[in-house]
Amino acid sequence: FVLFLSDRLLLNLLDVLLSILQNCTNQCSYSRLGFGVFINKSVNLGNIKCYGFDMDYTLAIYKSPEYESLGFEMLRDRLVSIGYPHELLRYTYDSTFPTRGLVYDTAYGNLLKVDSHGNVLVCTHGFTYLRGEEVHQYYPNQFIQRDDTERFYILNTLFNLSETYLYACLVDFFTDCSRYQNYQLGFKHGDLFMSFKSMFQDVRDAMNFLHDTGSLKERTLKNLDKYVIRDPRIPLFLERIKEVAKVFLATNSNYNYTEAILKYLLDAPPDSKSPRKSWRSFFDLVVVDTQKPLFFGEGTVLRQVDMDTGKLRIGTYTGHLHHGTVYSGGSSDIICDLLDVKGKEILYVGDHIFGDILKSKKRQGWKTFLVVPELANELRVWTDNSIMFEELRQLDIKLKITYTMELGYGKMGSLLRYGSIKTLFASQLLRYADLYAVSCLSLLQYPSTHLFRAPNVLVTPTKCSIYHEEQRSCKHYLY
Ligand SMILES: *[C@@H]1O[C@H](CO)[C@@H](O)[C@H](O)[C@H]1NC(C)=O
Ligand SMILES: *[C@@H]1O[C@H](CO)[C@@H](O)[C@H](O)[C@H]1NC(C)=O
Ligand SMILES: *[C@@H]1O[C@H](CO)[C@@H](O)[C@H](O)[C@H]1NC(C)=O
Ligand SMILES: CC(=O)N[C@H]1CO[C@H](CO)[C@@H](O)[C@@H]1O
Ligand SMILES: [Mg+2]
Repeated sequence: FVLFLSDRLLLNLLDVLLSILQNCTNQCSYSRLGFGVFINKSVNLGNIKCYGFDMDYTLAIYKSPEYESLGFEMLRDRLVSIGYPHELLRYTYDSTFPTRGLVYDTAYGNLLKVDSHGNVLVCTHGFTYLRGEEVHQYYPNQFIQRDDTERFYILNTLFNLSETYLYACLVDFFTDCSRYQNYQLGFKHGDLFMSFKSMFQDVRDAMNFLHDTGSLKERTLKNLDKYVIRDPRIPLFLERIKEVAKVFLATNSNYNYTEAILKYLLDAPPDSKSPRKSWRSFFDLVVVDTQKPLFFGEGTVLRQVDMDTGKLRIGTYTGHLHHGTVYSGGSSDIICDLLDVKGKEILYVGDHIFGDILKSKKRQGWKTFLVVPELANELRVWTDNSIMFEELRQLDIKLKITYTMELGYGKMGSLLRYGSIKTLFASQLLRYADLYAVSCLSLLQYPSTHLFRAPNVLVTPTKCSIYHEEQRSCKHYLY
């Protein structure tokens, strides 16, 4: 009863504090919070001669949770079509559950949130949160050997979210289903044993199936308005950059998909008065089928795309750069040659730490800008609660606040932190990205010669650092 009362009290206090907060931040619109660029290593835009962009989740922002739901449903239906129980169809995607950067343990079927050393911060089995002792039984010292990449898979990309949720659904379903007996490594039904490992393999195969048949892309293209955000600032942004630097696109998607998405994002809508401008004219170079991260290493054969048929011309392309031509494959070295720029003159903007950022940084010395859409929510939750944290410190109910705060991020908590501990994702972000922001459009608010000077720490922010950031970015804001 006492607990119940103090929870109520806490909620009331929270409401009051939130409205104070909202009144305080009126000057600098609340929703703009998080639209500044965060800096880990200094980058002088004045020295950047070339901007490179990834497409999916970087220029093309998929609507959430619609897009993840689509992916989830197609995966789920595929599993049922290969023989998984029909009851699975009752699961629908819950965007509040998965957080990016979770680790799936293929041996025990658990989803783990870990820090950069492999210490387990949160552990779920299906939708059940395991407590201290239960976690110890699975993981002595609450620690995993992250190097064991055969067993532990990091679900690091936004494309992995629907899959992450599906693992939880599968474990939840089989654990509760009376036809199956629970064992440590899986489930038994008659003389059939379904290990967590084999379920993982089935989901991976289903994912590859959706990918290879192009069915997810096909469904996306059929209903672009539902799945992709058409932000009118994107053509403006690319145009502005092209005035001061070269611009290229390097995407793992194929030509047909790339063309459809970029037409939707960049071609002037049919009813607008602005002159028609082809999406290709926004770029000095467009490369599809890049197979990143391979692209940043040895790469593949560079071919020209026949833009009438979408087919590839045979043979390796060896000529000079043709404007308006689309290429397929190739490598980052070839791009530098074709565009005549050096690695350190390139700022590459992408959303995938391993596919886009790590290799481009390590092997090519490109400057890197990581797009982290979740930052908008992360900052909102942090700011809301850090004020509350200060105000309520005297009342000595700190623990509960931390708990409320974690829930604000979603059921698996923050992408970047757990209390004051950095997650694995956060430590990778700091290691590999020079700059990071909610969206590539965050760059719009800075002049093209801006010097981003480190440091400006987000991951263990103090109240002050966020407010400085807020005030600073307001000065630069052009909109
Ligand atoms: C916030 O501002 C609104 C009107 O602008 C006012 O009605 C409300 O009382 C204010 N809240 C607090 C807590 O100051
Ligand atoms: C996560 O998604 C990426 C593509 O974005 C894919 O290459 C990778 O295999 C996925 N990882 C897992 C463990 O599912
Ligand atoms: C691209 O689309 C064209 C027609 O729209 C089709 O003929 C071609 O086979 C497609 N190419 C690929 C690689 O899907
Ligand atoms: C300001 C800031 O976040 N600096 C970090 C940049 O990345 C290194 C690791 O490569 C961290 O040690 C710094 O703290
Ligand atoms: Mg991407």
